[in-house]
Amino acid sequence: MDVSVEKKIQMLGTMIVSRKFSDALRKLCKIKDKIPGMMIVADGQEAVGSGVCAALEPEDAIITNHRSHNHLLAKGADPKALMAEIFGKKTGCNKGKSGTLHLAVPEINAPCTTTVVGATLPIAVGRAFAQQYRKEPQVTVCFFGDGAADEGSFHESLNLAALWQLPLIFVCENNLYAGGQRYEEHTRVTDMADRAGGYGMPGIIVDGNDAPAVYNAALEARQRAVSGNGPTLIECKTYRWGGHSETDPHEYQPRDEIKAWQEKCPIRRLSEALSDQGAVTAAHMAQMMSQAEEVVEEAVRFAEQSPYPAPREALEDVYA
Ligand SMILES: Cc1ncc(C[n+]2csc(CCOP(=O)(O)OP(=O)(O)O)c2C)c(N)n1
Repeated sequence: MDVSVEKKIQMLGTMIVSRKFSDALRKLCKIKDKIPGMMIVADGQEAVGSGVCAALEPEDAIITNHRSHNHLLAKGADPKALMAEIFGKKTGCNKGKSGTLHLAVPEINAPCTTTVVGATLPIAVGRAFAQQYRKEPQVTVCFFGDGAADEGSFHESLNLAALWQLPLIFVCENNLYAGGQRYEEHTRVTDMADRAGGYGMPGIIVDGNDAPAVYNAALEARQRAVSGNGPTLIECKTYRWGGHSETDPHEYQPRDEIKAWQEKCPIRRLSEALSDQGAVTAAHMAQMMSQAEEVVEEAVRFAEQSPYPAPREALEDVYA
């Protein structure tokens, strides 16, 4: 399906903000004691979150993993509250208790992220079951990596989701690596999408660096889910430009492989397509870039100026 210029510009906008957000974090995390915890970003993978989330309604839920920033920003998270949370500050979306790896943004229907590899799948099954049980006309999207697709939870979750025809979209973000392991070192299946047939659901392969293609696949899967026809597995073929985390020297990734994938940058690709279409000019692009930079600079300023939570707040908002 032809994607409208407005949708493409929306996706380009969220991809640019995601990239600038990551640019800032990659620098900031190298400053001693600036940001607590491990820094995990997803440069080069922006079309997955932006393409999928552009196909969603605000009430649709997303369950995401340790590589969550792009997904959350594309779903509409406030960059200031997200950045403050990553800094561990009181003004963060979880009052400084989650940090970068356990972000939750309930107001955009992103109730949790989990760093337990493979754990997003059963949680998403539960969320989609609740939507079906309550007869809500919404879907849940579950983001996970290719490594997670080799966990037992993947198989159980796909089986139940298909059996119960849940309103669920499984998005496997296949970035060719799981930690330091290359794809071929952890599975013999060429395409993860092939596994869908084993559970009785459609499996779609999409170019994960092509935001409009990802959008179209997600839109179709959403339509299937809200029509009561059950889940879809979408495998987005993409690539992790950096190491697993910012402290990983990632020598196991051939430098020419990284370069070749950088040539397929999803942001450049969509902006060139829009420019060829006559929909954006160089001036328009420059404006989008500088606006995104301002948004991120403001978020960093907000995070830096915010206080840390007081120690006595540690026991607030906990169940037991
Ligand atoms: C159950 C479990 N095993 C191992 C880890 C350590 N770990 C964190 S991320 C990761 C790699 C996950 O790879 P993938 O699912 O492909 O996602 P990607 O990092 O490529 O986005 C591993 C092994 C973990 N967090 N949880």
